[in-house]
Amino acid sequence: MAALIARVTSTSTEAPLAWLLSAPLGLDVWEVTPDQVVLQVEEAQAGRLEAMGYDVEQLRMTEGYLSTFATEAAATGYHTAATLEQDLRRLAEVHPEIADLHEIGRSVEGRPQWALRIGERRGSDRKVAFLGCHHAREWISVEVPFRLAEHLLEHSSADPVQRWLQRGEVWVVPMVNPDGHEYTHTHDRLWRKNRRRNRGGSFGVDPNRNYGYMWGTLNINTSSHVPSDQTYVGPRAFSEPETRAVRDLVARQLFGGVLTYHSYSQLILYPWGYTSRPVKDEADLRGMRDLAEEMARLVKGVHGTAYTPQQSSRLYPTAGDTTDWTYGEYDVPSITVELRPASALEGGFILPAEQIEPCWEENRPAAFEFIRHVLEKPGEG
Ligand code: 0X9
Ligand code: ZN
Repeated sequence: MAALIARVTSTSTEAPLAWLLSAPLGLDVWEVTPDQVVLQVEEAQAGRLEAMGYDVEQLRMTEGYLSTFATEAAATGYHTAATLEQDLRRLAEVHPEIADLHEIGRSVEGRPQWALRIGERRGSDRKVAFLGCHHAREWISVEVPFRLAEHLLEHSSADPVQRWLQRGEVWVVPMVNPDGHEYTHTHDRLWRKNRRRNRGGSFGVDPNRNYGYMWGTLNINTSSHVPSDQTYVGPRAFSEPETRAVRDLVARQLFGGVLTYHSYSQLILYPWGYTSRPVKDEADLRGMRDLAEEMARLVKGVHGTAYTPQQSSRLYPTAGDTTDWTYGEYDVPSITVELRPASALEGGFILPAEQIEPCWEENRPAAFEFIRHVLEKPGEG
């Protein structure tokens, strides 16, 4: 059965777009704006959506999309789990005074999950974390935090980096989901979840639905209790070794802020994701909203690329995502950045390799702002 990438719109009051997202239909949602949803569906499912009253426009057949974007050339410049490990080891070896590599856990299939700690003082009281690749197909989300680590180490003797590394620590985990990432190289470029074998025989839990704050409180397309769905929340909170590794790292290090990279859509998201209500604490809300807005301004200043700052749930609601948990449980600034590109026709989850560098360049000042915000926050220390 052939799959396609489709733009769904609606003029019918019988078939509102909001309903499409709030129903448990098992859809693979790629993009959401107020007047359209882009998703990947089987042809039969597309037909059913039309029968329900939706307008379904085929953007590409998935096969054609893959032959355009998932070329051999497009894979160059991106890491695999193995080359990432090599490169992280090299960074730690070249900078032994200020960097060390930690295995924070192992995936379902036993692959190590690596965290690079950067800073002059081990056990400082100011720490910030950058995470990447909860979702396997979002390769660019490995590259931005990896390049951040590399950049900090190469610029560690000039301010502002020197000041930050004297005072605190930056922890970088570029690949939370190595099994999924490997699977996108070997079997299916558009795989999203981890590689858990579920009851019933399907594979994969969505690591970005498996965290323990408000876990499982929604059962919709974008946060599903159906094991075969793209956004399967798992059998219980922290059922997956990949999320337990992050949970335990955060519990040990008590980061003052957590930023997690995803793709795509060019968004800067702040909690909540599980509800459309804003966070209650007004100072927290203002802090995260202002930070997201400032980060968007900084991104734009580099190559003119527009990233939209907004509350996570405005994209679509999810329960159990990373930043709801870090904010809900630890009350620290928590941001999800959805990287390039803006749309499926520009590559969607398969960002052309020549855009890795500009994507990193435009995100550097925003990442710096996040570090500055967390490590130089007035108050304690
Ligand atoms: O669905 C996700 O986990 C993130 N988008 S992605 O396309 N990278 O899969 C968004 C998570 C942000 N949280 C909410 N939208 N609630
Ligand atoms: Zn993602």
